[in-house]
Amino acid sequence: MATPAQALWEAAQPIHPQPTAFWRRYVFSIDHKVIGKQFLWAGLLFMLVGGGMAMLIRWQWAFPYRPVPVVGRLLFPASGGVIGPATYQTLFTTHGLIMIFFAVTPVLIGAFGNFLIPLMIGARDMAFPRLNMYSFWSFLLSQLLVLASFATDLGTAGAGWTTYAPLSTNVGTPGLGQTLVILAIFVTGVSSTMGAVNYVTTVIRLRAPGMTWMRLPLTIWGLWLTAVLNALFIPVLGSAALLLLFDRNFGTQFFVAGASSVAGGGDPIIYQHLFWIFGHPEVYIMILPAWGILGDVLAVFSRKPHHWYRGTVGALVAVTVLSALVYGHHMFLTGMSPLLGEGFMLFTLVISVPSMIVVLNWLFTIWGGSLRFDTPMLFALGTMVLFGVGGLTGLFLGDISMDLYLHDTLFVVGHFHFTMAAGSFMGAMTGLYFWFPKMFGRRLDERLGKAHFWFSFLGLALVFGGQLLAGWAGQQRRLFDPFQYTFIQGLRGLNRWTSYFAFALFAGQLAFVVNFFKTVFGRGQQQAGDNPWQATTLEWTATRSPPPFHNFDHIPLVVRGPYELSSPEVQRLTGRDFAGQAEELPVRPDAAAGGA
Ligand code: HEM
Ligand SMILES: [Cu+2]
Repeated sequence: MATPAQALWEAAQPIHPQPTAFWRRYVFSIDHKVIGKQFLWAGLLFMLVGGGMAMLIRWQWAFPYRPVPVVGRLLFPASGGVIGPATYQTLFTTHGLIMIFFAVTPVLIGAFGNFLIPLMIGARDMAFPRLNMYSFWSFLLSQLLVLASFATDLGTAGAGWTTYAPLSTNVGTPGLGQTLVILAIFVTGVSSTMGAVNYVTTVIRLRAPGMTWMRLPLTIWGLWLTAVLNALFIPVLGSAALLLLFDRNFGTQFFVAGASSVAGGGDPIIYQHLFWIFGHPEVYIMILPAWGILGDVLAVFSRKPHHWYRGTVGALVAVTVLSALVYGHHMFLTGMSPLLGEGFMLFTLVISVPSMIVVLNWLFTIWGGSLRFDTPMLFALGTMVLFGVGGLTGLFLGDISMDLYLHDTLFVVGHFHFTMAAGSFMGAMTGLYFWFPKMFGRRLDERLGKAHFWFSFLGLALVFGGQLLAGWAGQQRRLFDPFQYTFIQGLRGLNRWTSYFAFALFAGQLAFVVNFFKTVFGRGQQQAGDNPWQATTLEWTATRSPPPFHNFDHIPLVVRGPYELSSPEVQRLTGRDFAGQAEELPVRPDAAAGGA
């Protein structure tokens, strides 16, 4: 029976009938679950594209000047399948941009944020469903702009994912392709900002009765803090992109200086400031949701409450705040004043304190638990290990004197791939294996899932471990033919082996693709059931798999935190080792007797 609080909530969020027209239901849908899946499809597709580009880069480093097998002649007909220097520029540029903005972000934030926020806080939909739809469609537009850039005369963008001026102005990279990609960054920024406003508002306004801030699952904390960062910092990137577009198309010179400028010109360093004021928070934007997901998944599969939940929440908040104060560590070599540099260095090292709290709490959570090694748990553990390496190597780079040597080497590339490619990508996979039954009503195959895990975990470790080593030995990043330099020639073997591992890593993703399609479209697939992992949060315990259009038949009344696992009391009353966040426990038979 509904309590007064629930009745109030239900009046505020009435059940709307599900639209019947196909295009309203699946295409221009305002249902957060459909939009979440749309982001998922769009993101996974581009992940494949971005991953394919990484393979081409690795091919070039293993076998420079040799035609790319199978697809070479198709992709680069003019050069007989060989990757040329200009093409190479566009490969690493679009690989980085696609992976960050058009693949991992839509999956980790677009798909999980949309799908999970209303379900985990007990709401019927987002606060602004229509804005949510616009967010997806503007995102799709940005993806199309990227695709269009490949069809331009001078080819797509080639100024690196950071799009540094003056390289990214007409002086460095003329042509429509680069312009379209900068426009795509702007449009995707618009999409993210709309999403962020929606996420922030939804969590503040639509939490079910009883869902206090300290009862929010960590996944929601991660997504919410990410949305806060997005709302604050994406506009900074947007303004940088806009000024850059003016420079390219309307003759302004915000970022052009020196010989190619008139009347004094502008300042390319300003671009770097604008980019990294956004760019550093961006790395936390991409990791906070993954941290949140890990916090929840590790608890469920250890059958233990998350260790020191408040500590983790505090640490996540601290990281969010500090992430705005460290961006200068990307610019130590721009000649900033040593005092400023030391300030940035200090904050950078300080951020490892809350990060360590997060990691230690994961360790304490699994410590002494009854671990279940299903695929989501394997991915969670793998993410933890790989992200750990990423975090530790970041300490080297945060130190000014070390960074002078390591800057722009493959050590940096190894470091950020351990955090982003390993941390965010594997974190996203953790979430996907975990929530897949909720999204599609079916469970992914465990055997294929485990194969996918081992290929990904070992592959990522070996590929990016190889990059760390090459970088430590001095190999610079972004080199078309690294072996032109005598001091790098000794690293030929290392580079080739790293490429072999990368090919294996890529091939291993096939296990996922097969699993995904087989499970979603295959016939005779088993239904997963409402709560296959015996989890506690609302999406598992207060509704069905997949949830109905209106999410909850009744808005749940939340009575406890998200980690009621292995409590002896619950065990005694229900015979289970967990209780849902809105579950009413049976009254104890002896309590009714009023005994002493
Ligand atoms: C499939 C696994 C991946 C492999 C084998 C791979 C490999 C590479 C390689 C070889 C480079 C060129 C480094 C350089 O020359 O500077 C690179 C650059 C980059 N990658 Fe990846 N990558 C992978 C996945 C990812 C993911 C998932 C992300 C993001 C979430 C990502 C983000 C980037 C970025 C931002 C750059 C820098 C591009 C630039 O220099 O402008 N990569 N990657
Ligand atoms: Cu940074």
